[in-house]
Amino acid sequence: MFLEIGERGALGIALHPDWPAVKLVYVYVTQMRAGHLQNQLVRFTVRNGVGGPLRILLGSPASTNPYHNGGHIAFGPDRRLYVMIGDGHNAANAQDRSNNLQGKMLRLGFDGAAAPGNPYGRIWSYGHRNSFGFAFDPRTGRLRETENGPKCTDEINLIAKGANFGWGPSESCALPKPAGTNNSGSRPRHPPKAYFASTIGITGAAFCQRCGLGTALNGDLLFGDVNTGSIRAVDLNAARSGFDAAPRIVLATSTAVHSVQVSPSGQIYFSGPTGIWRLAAV
Ligand SMILES: [Ca+2]
Ligand SMILES: [Ca+2]
Repeated sequence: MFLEIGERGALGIALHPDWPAVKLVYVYVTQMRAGHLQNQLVRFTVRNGVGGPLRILLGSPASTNPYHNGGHIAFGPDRRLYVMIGDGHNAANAQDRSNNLQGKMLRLGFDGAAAPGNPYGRIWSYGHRNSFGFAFDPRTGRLRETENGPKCTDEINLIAKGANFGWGPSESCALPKPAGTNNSGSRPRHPPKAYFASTIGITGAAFCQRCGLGTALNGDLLFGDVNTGSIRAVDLNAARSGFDAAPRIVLATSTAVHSVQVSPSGQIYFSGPTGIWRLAAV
């Protein structure tokens, strides 16, 4: 008999922004500590090509329900570490700003403590359900996040400091979209900048900035999904505040797409259950 373990494991990885001068690796993991399952941010130092002991920088309860652990992490242009923790399949978590990191985007210093300027301790934004991807626009520094809806309304959000992204106990797919799953907590609630009324299982996101795929994709936001295995792109408007057109499929893969990332040279990679691929012009 096997335990259904769902969305768990080592879900995110980021190198210190001064890598390789500073050989620190950050990883988001789900593991047991003192008999309790936690989502943790851990860090280790690489010496002579070998990783040292893991240091736990933060731990947040992981629900026994094995879903919505978030897990993507990335350093922003402000050199802060952004961490997404899902709501643990309990919508109320996303609106609880007391000392509850579930359903939140965190913004942290190199040691995992709250970064200066945060609105609520380690929390940067809240009202999130679950997310597998976010990326910083290389032209503006703004943070775009993909977020999974329940049985409706997968979202693309523009993350802002202290903002409420509306997920919480009041959600209903029976109400008009996208307001029906963005109707919890204090106002203003930030609706998605784009959404899919029927879920695609939206996942990783990356910006194409001279990514070698032609001028039509240059500057676009690319993202994946697990339900159809597509890579989609969406045009940003001239102000880079929203989108000029609906997302379009640029590649139909034969795998679920879990993560989309950009390499240091700008090329786009994506991962699925069995491999890692690079997007190339044909
Ligand atoms: Ca939302
Ligand atoms: Ca374009």
